[in-house]
Amino acid sequence: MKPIYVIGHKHPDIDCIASAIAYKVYKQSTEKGLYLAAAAGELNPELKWLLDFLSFEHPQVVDDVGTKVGDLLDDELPLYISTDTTLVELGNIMRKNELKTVPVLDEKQRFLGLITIGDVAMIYMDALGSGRDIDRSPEILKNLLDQKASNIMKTRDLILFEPDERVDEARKNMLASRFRNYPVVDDENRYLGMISRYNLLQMKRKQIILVDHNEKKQAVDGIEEAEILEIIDHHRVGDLQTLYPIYFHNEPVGSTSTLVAEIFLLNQVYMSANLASLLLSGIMSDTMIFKSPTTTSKDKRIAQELEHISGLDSLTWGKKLYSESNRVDKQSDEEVVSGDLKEYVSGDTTFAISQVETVDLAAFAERRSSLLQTMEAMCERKSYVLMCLMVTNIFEDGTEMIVAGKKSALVELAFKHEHLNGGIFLQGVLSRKKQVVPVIYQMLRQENMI
Ligand SMILES: [Mn+2]
Repeated sequence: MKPIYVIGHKHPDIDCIASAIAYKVYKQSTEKGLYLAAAAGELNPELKWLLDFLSFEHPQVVDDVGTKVGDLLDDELPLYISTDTTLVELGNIMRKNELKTVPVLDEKQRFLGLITIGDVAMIYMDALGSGRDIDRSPEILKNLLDQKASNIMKTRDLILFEPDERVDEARKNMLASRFRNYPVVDDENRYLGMISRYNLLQMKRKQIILVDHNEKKQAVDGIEEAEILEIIDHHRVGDLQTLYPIYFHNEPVGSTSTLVAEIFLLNQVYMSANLASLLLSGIMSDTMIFKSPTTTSKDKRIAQELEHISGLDSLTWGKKLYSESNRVDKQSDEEVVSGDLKEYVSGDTTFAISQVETVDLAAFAERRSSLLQTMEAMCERKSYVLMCLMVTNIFEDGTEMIVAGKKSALVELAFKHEHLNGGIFLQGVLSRKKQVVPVIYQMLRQENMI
């Protein structure tokens, strides 16, 4: 059975991983199908610590959900024959199952060759010649029917595919050749099935449920080829399109974990103490221990429910999470800047905003110029018109903003603060989503850049 991936954004944070794991548990206990919690990128050390601490398996890292050859295969292994299958047996198998191509495998299911109905027809025609030997044909036929597959099969000039090849690449190869079916083998040459042009038309896409994001730029690669089944989010509505109507739950609350926990509670689905702890972690980190202006009464109410189930105190637990995550002093500039980075695209314009939380702004002041250099290089490399690093101190209730890129001056202008070595301190600004992203969009619109 093909899994349905429950997946968060790139540069995974606690909220998106907690939501993915919890929503997977919810779907698995309420609906049919195989669900898999996935991460759209490597887990940061803080997340690894949290998952280990609460004894959760790390979600599988899936960095591309584009359609692969393997997605086109049927779940069941199709029919095959062995080298000593005779032509008469083969004929029966082909007729009974309406097959036009049959693979020949060894006893370890490794692929050896192919026999097509065309090959078989040709063998008969060759044997019968021009019809002059018509008197001898029963004899010829008898010899023929006892022939073994190993003598007939085609082993050369075949086109084989591997399951992780991209479908668009496979399509090119198929169009350049004239076969009806193409065997798929793994890297040990084990036969996995057959694909045809017909499969390309069907296009079995990967099925995914997005949590904690809905913008293409933040989503896992290959998203445009996947089939989105549901979205649960608490961000602005972005640019993803779907072919069919989907369940799209978007609500302006402090965290996606709040929404996922609410779904459990409303539907009275069992939640373990550890799962409650994980969801509470999502809420406490995204709402910055309820200090972020994105915090709503619903976040607090759901957190209370999770306290009962987990036995944790949300404030104490939130502070513990923060002390675990404040390890930026051990990270390189590159790691600090890309740890929690989000990209935004509108038309041809792309910008990025990164956020770190710290209790020690002074330590950051020392690193400002080297961080700025790293960011400028990143703007260059990734064609960002601008890039912000929000260094947020929830205990001082504000954010030191470091801005790089061609349009950095505009950000400083937008926030009407003094330019200080590439940095500005924004009192009361804690939320990227609510207090920074809209300001930058507004500014780019005024500049006619989007
Ligand atoms: Mn979130």
